[in-house]
Amino acid sequence: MDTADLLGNLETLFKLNPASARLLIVGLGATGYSAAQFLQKTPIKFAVIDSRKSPPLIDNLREQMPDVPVFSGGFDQPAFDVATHLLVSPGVSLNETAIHKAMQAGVTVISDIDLFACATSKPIVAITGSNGKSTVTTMLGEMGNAAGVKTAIGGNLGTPALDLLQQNAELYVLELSSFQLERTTALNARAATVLNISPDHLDRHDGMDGYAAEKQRIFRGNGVMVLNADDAMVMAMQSDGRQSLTFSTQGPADFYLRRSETDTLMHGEQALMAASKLRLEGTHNIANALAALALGTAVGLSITAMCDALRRFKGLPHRMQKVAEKAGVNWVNDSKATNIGACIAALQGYERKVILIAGGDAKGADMTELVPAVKAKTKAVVLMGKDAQLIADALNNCVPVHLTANMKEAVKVAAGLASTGDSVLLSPACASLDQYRSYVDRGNKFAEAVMELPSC
Ligand code: UMA
Ligand code: ADP
Repeated sequence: MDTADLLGNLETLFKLNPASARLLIVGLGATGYSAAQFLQKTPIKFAVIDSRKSPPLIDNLREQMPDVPVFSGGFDQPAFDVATHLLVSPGVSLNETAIHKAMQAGVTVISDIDLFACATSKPIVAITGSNGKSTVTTMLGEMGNAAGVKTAIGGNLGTPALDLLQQNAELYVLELSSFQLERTTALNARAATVLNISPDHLDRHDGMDGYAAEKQRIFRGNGVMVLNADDAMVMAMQSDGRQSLTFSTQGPADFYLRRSETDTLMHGEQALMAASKLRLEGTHNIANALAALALGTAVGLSITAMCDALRRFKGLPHRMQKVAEKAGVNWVNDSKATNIGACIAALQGYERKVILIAGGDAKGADMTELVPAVKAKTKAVVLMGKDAQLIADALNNCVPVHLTANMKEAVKVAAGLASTGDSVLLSPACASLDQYRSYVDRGNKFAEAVMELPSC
């Protein structure tokens, strides 16, 4: 798509006239920087603001785009008064006073995803949900490329959407968070899914209904809706007159798991592949594979190529990743389990009871929801992090609970509780940022602590 089409789309959808608009990019992280690089190639005038004193990419911006005005160290600045449009990064809440005030004064809020949607006419698949987004996005990327369709993947997954445009792909697969969706209106994905809804980010959304409503925005437009038939909150999003495909691991659906001697992934009457051919553990990953098959079908990928890609897909690190076997004990890193739903899904995959290491920042979730799975699937729970005591209170000694100060101690305590044949699972049900740089850092620290344990 050329610049004239992009500008036409922006004018139609957002009344963004390049001659008079003043766009303010709010946030100078990966998203803000990608937006600045993108806008630099257009006639739109823009500036950048970040509440931090030294935002991560300020030096790059100053070096690469010396003419772009950049403000840092707070939002209480006149840059907001002259802006006609705000492009707000996902890490910045729309409830920030300066943003709220600007919105009340009629300033239009957009997202990098809006710019992306206005800049390409290629098909987009959009994926959200509380859990499984990165797995399904990556699976579908591999399916697309296996089917001979040049496919680019990104969004919340890591590479900002606008950076993907350089890849000149034929298909874009975007993982989208509730924060990205909350400020996006222009997306009209060829196919979109909400994989599941369980409590997450309730510290930034207006309860579960508010959180689900933000996720539902992924279905704007007229593309195919891919819906999880096992999730009532997702099924409630179905709308009349729209083409939809369902998936289920519990009963018949467009794509479903047929339980029999050989559990099989099905498309209606057609058997696609044995579930045992998937290299990923857990029923939740079968659901992910079915969702990816449904999305791929909606954009015309060949079933054979998709199944080939699924057979090869080894999963992503820090999601149910086996770290080591030490003294007959199996250590598993599921550091990406940053909410209750992911932790419950991990526990449900086990037949024998495990020792669970959990804790961190609970993000306002009600941790009593963990109790049934903890009771059914754990021998003991080892807690750490900011909300360790809160989780201990919620579990109310339904199994033995141990409070620890850090990962090293947690691993040590878990090793003391485990005997031959046991598994120790790090599946924190919490965000990591109270003690670590990221879930990756947390998972790496777990692996390091496990490697330091004696082998026998
Ligand atoms: N920040 C400020 N002041 C600012 C701007 C940002 O303090 O003015 C802080 C934010 O509160 C946040 C951090 O800086 O703690 C980063 O915010 P950002 O909006 O600049 O983030 P980006 O670097 O642009 O990265 C974002 C996504 N991050 C968030 O939504 C927090 C990345 O998802 C995503 O990969 C990237 O865009 C590209 O699309 C990460 C994430 O943690 C993986 N997402 C959350 C999740 O998956 O649970 C939602
Ligand atoms: P997201 O990008 O939504 O965070 P990931 O694919 O990175 O999803 O997985 C995050 C966590 O959720 C991991 O702990 C993983 O084991 C778990 N998980 C993956 N898919 C599902 C699912 N469909 N339902 C519940 N939990 C899941």
